[in-house]
Amino acid sequence: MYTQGLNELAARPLAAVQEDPERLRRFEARIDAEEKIEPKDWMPETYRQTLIRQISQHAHSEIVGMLPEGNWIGRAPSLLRKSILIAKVQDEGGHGAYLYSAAETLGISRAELIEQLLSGAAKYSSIFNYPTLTWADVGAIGWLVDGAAIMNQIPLCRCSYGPYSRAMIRICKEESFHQRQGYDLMLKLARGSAAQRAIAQDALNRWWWPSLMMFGPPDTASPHTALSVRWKIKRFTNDELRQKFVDFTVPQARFLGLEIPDPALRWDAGRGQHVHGEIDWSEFQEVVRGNGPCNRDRLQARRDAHESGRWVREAALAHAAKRARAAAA
Ligand code: FAQ
Repeated sequence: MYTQGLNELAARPLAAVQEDPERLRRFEARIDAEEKIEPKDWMPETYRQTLIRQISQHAHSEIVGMLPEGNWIGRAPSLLRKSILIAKVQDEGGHGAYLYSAAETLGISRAELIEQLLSGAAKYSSIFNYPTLTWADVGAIGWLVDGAAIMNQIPLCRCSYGPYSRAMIRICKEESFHQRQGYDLMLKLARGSAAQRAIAQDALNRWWWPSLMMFGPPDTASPHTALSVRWKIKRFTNDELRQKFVDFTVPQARFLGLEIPDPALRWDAGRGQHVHGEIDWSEFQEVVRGNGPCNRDRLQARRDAHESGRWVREAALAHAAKRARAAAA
């Protein structure tokens, strides 16, 4: 999806893409009327490419997102925590699978999408390029990363593209369990020993700013937001969702007795919102460019998994061919 070709197409102004004006007018009238666009309906090429780009980035994020937490399955401190974590990581694999299916309805194959991920051409969320150093990171990911994911994804349940919006409804139900288990884990640590409180605070310190970056660049630097909002792919801008997340999460941190690592954070009574400090966008850009702490490891882990699963794919194909031959005989 993030091949240069697709990026260039998605970035072209609407007027530059030659579309039949009457079809475009009818398409936009359907969007305005809150109708869902379905795979066989006419759609502008830019709409199709924007969706392939966003849905496949989302799918790749779920699949790569299994890695940081998967790292802790063998070291979870109790049977209960281990079962919860296994269920969560499996859910993420399922989310990736629904999302690849939703992207396939737009005329691209899963094999192509996976090739784009493995070759490094595709993007996935910046957040999954940070390491999970302690058990508290599993709690911080559930609380903050799944919390940010839900904030971004609930509006996607109302996305104008039918298959994406329907996939998001189920995904959001599962994300909500993910967020709750993370907050519960943080609460146990925050109310535990001094050492447990210390790892909880340390995890919040390391995951806070990358979680804010998950929402994407500021609106002034977001090339895709205007058209995606106009076509109701996105219902809110990046900054609007980031603000909602901050307002939602600050009281939760207070309840935990943990401190958000932002000395500039304050409540603005006039605006009825929290004001947060400057985000280090140079760090975001470095991570997106492939220079985050774990980018190389993450891609290598996916390539290794793909290679070691090769025999399974080949065996499944051989079995299907054998059955087809038997049925035809
Ligand atoms: N990381 O113009 P915009 C999860 C790129 S799932 C990397 O604002 P757009 C579940 C963007 O692609 C997390 N790249 O773009 C879970 C674009 O690149 P391009 C993923 C980023 O699409 C939890 C360029 O910057 N969620 O967490 C990021 O309108 C726990 C310009 O940006 C989704 O994918 C980033 N953070 O808005 C799993 C949700 N942000 O094409 C395991 C669906 C932006 O110009 C454990 N996606 N970029 O080269 C969306 O809502 C949107 O695509 C945004 C970006 C909001 C992410």
